[in-house]
Amino acid sequence: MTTPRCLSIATSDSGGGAGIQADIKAFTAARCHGMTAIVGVTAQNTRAILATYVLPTWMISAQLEAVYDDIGVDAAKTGALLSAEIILAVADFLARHPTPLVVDPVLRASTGAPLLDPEAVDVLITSLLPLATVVTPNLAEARVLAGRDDERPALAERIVARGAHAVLITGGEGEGTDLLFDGSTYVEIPVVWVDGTATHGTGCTHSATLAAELARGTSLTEAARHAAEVTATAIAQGFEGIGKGAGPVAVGQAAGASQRVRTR
Ligand code: PXL
Repeated sequence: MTTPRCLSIATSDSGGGAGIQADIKAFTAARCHGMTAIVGVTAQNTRAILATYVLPTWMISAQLEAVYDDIGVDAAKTGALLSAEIILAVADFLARHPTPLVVDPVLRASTGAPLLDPEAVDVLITSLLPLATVVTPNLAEARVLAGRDDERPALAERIVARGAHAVLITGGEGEGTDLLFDGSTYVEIPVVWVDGTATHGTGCTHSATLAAELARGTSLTEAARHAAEVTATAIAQGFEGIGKGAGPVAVGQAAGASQRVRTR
């Protein structure tokens, strides 16, 4: 089989831990060719986002055109999309270029800084969710997408009712599983709980690995299992000594850093 081609539509993290940089590393670790349509740039380290620059939509569309025109895309993922205007431009393009799509509905950085205008959430729901093969909210994001606070199965049903083909609610407040719902069946995806502090880039690594597996034709359930395993290992091997905040996860590295994995 030829090398799967994966595209990240997301924002740059200068600290190299999350965003575009995490996605490229995860695509590479998954033995895919990684490509990017960068929607914005953050001046960021392990402690904070210090500045954000939003690219004009013509430049985002130009990157998408360039990649699809010559190379082709077996699967794409979206990360931090920053604004309603960007979501509309990306959704307009993807509607015309149907692609297996993982939507990671990034609302905030782990440090708390917003990565999407609050008023853009409705646009994300109405224009991007219907194009998603799967959307990967954490519990907090699932509550926002569902527009209510509820148990995970009810949140998942609401998000699918709002247009996503499937939803994978990750982790969250002591849950030992990710919950996958495709509109008819619930699957609990086992998650090994890792007691590590190098967690910067966790969600990006998860959604990019999921996209990489979909690109090579893996079923959604198997892709979700694999993404959970790869992400746990990336935290276990994470670079705890890098930066003064939460260190970056280390995806696809030789075993090295901390190895404090425990199962619950
Ligand atoms: O993990 C979500 C995320 C996505 N994209 C960028 C980020 C972060 C978290 O910090 O910085 C650019």
